[in-house]
Amino acid sequence: MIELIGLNPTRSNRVQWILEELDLPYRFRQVNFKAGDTHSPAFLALNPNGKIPVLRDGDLVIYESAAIANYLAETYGDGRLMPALGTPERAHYHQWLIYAVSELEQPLWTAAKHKFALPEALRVDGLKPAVKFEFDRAFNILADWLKGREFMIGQNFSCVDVFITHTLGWAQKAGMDMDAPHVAEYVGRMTARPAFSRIAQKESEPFNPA
Ligand SMILES: N[C@@H](CCC(=O)N[C@@H](CS)C(=O)NCC(=O)O)C(=O)O
Repeated sequence: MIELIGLNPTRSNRVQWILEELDLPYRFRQVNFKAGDTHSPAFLALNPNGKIPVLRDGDLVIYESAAIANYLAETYGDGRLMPALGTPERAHYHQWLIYAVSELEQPLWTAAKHKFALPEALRVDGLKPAVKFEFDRAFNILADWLKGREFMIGQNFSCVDVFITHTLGWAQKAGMDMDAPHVAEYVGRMTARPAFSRIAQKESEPFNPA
C-alpha cells in the first residue's frame, strides 16, 4: 500500500489531497518535524534532507512534493490531474507547478524559516518588507492569470490547483494581503471539492522508525 509520511498542516497536505482526488488507498503516517522526528536515522534514510512529505510506493521512496505529485498523476492519473503530454496545457502545467514552489511559496518559506524552522542562531530579523515585496509580485502575476479561469490549467482540475490553493492557504495564515475577490472565489471552489474535505477526516498513525 502507498504510504505518505508527513504531518498536517504542512506540504504533505498537497500529496494527501492528490491521493484523495485519485481515490487511492494509502496509509498516512505522521512525523513531528518540530520535535526533530525528521532527523532520526530511520527518517534520514528515506529523505537525507530531513523534510516532509515523503512517499513510499512499493520499493520506491520519493520526496519533494511537486515530484510526488507528478509521479502520482503519471502513474495513477489515467488522464486525470495532468494535461496530455505534448500539449500547450502540459507546458503551462509545468510552468505553474514550478512557479508555485519557486516563486509563490518561497517568500512564505523564507518568513517561516526565520520565524521557527531554522536553528535560532541562524534566524535574522527585518525580512518582512522583502517577504511582502516578493510575495505581492508573485501573487499579482497569479491573480492576473486566474482572471476568467475556472481552473489554473485549461478546463480541468490538476495538481497545479492543489499546489496553488495550498500555498494561498499558507499565505492567508501568514497574514499576506490578497485583495482579489476572483482569487478568493477560486480558492473557495477548489476547497469545496469532496477530496479536499476528506483530508481532515483521515485517521493518522505516527511514524514508527523501529
Ligand atoms: N521542497 C520541499 C520542501 C519540504 C519542506 O520544507 N517541508 C517542511 C514541512 S512543510 C519540513 O519538512 N521542514 C522541516 C525542516 O525544514 O527541518 C517539498 O516541496 O517537498
